[in-house]
Amino acid sequence: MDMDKLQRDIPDLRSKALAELSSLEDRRTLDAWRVEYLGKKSEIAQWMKMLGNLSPDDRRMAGQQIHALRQTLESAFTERMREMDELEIERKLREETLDITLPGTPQAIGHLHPITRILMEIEDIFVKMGFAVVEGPEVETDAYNFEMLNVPKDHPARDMQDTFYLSEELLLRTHTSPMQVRVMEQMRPNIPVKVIVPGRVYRRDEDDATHSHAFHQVEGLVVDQNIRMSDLKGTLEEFAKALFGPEQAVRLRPSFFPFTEPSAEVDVRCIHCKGQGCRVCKQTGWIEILGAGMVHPNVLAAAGYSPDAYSGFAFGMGPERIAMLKYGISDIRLLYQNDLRFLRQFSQLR
Ligand code: 2U9
Repeated sequence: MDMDKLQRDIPDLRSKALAELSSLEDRRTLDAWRVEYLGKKSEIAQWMKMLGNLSPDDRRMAGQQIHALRQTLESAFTERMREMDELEIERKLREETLDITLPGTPQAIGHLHPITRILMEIEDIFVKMGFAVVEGPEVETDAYNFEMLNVPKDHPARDMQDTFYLSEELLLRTHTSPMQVRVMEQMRPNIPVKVIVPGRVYRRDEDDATHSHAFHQVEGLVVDQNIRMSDLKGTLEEFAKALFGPEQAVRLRPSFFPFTEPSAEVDVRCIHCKGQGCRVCKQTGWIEILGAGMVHPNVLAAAGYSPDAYSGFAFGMGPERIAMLKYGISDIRLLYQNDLRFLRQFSQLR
């Protein structure tokens, strides 16, 4: 082996091998490179085999140089492998990335019907005043719907509350009052009775902008000892303030209902013009929202309460009318037609 030639060959081989190595891009060519420069038949291996032919001094020097070269190539190879592993991981990450920031498929979330919301709002107000909320059957008996509420068979009020009959005795209730009679009977002898009854009621009416054959009511009843008209007025005043704002005022006008005596129609200051007079209140400054009165002695007696020992007040209102006033709805039928163009207007209201 020629030492002079070896002195030139070692650096030549180093530069050639390292230059090649840095241009390699995949594992297969990298492996081929390792076989060529570090394998059993590589130039380095040949040189190692021939070291024995050299003089001891030359052998030591050449041995160190070849060994150093092999170490350089080996660590360059390891480093290139590591780089390639990293590139491979980066490529995989890039290719297999899931973009979890994409928005999901939106689910249509519905919202409450304006009537449901008014009902809930009314219920909340009375619950805060200590009323219980009770619901009752829509199919009632003539006795509970009329007779016990002081409306006998020949009473003219039956004309105004004509309804749908299922038989001589069974009918669709015309108001929620029959349930209050049932509550009084169930509660007796416990007092006070203090309930509101929300629910659907029926009348044999032609449907138009302000009438519907099926609509809703919320009726209230308080029975105790010493209940007076002032209790009725105070309760309804609190209700009006809670529903329409703290400056609200109520006014009672004399009226007639068979089941209350005395009876009153209850007005609030026009929520549209605040009492100035406008189209909504027909220039009166007041809007009727409730009927009310002191429970008729005959009704107390029919439910088993002596009118001499007990008294009570009752009231009734139509949530449709309240929703129409509050939201400016001009035709009651819009509330029953399930037209989403109408209903969607109530999705954002609080
Ligand atoms: C019992 C005794 C008395 C309930 C009452 C009214 C007056 C009233 C109407 C308002 C508009 C019905 O929804 S509406 O069409 N209601 O004017 N309701 S007093 O009186 C009762 C209830 C139960 C045991």
